[in-house]
Amino acid sequence: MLYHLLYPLHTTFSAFNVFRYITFRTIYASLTAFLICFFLGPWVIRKLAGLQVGQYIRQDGPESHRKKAGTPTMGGILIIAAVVSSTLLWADLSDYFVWICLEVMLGFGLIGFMDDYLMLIKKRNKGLSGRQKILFQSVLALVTGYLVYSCPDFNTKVTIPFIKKLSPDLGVGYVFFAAFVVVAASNAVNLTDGLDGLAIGPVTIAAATYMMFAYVAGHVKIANYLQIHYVARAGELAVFCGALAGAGLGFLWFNAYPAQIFMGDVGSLSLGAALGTVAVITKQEIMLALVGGLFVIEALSVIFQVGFFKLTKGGRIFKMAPLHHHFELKGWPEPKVIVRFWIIAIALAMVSLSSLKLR
Ligand code: 57M
Repeated sequence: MLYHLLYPLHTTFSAFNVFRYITFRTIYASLTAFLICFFLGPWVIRKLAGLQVGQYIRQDGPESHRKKAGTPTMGGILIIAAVVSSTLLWADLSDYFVWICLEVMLGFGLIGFMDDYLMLIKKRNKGLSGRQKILFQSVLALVTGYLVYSCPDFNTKVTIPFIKKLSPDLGVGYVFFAAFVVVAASNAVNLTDGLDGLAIGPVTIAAATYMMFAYVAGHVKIANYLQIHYVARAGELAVFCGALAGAGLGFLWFNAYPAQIFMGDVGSLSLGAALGTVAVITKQEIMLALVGGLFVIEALSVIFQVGFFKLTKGGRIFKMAPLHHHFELKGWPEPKVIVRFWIIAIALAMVSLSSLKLR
């Protein structure tokens, strides 16, 4: 909005020229989203506590989680509000990619909200059924895939990380591929969100990484120099990713161990889906499995555990899945698991960024 209001005045006030730059708007989008979370956080926590929006804790979980009962949840509402308002304030709103990302954030946020809300009124740790959740997610993700596919000049080639010459063209199949990436990312972040700050830390790291991917993909000279797919107008997603990263940091302030608030499904589903959408638009789709490698590891731990459990009628590979519970049950203190998982996420982000040069 500020871009549309203030940039045209640069002929009179030359200082307003700065609104033209994606870099400038990205930095301020991050700061705005951070400050919204930081200042509204205490109020939101009080409100949610007042409304008795508290977490129900599963009885079959690690003992250490019992004391978390009643922690206000659905903090994702604050994250979404911060990301959406900051993006509306700083992004170039004539960019259709920005609107697609906002649609995903709000749409998946709504699915998560329904899940959290049902959990609250049923007063137990189960909201929507697994099938309902996956159905709603798939429909929304297919719509999103189609919207991206229909954008002018959007190419349907897939980038294979670290391999320059191979870039298969999926044609209309890209819609399904994009939907898969979005749904997988949404669920993987959701599975990871089981310890204080465990999901929001790596989400912030991934958002910051994609902020750079978006900037380079949308810059014709840099994209050509690095020999990556140039995606006209994708640069504006750096502003959106900046807002995601800023809101993530602001939320982490309150979600850090011992958490004063959880994000709920409204947060985890929307953040994962938003990352998936950015990955698709910036043509770093498969790279998300590396940038968000931690989410992949967590999701795989569940797939293997459940598969092995069914196959052997009760056998287990891990003490408990997702993987963070395994380490907790091995006796690692919660903060140690969290910080070590963050370290892995940072290392994976660095390897991912190196792909811009190593191809
Ligand atoms: C949601 N939700 C947390 C909070 C958060 C198929 C199966 C593996 C699914 C999986 C599952 O349901 N995962 C998705 C995970 C819950 O957190 C709420 O949910 C939101 C995210 N969706 O924002 O509102 C609990 O996580 C803890 N938490 C924190 N700090 C945070 O910042 O400590 C969350 C955020 C909270 C709190 O305790 O209550 C969750 O874990 O429920 N299911 C599981 O993860 C379960 N695993 C399992 O059943 N494993 C079996 C299977 C695979 C064979 C096994 O290994 O034997 C575990 N979940 C829990 N306890 N709570 C089992 C033990």
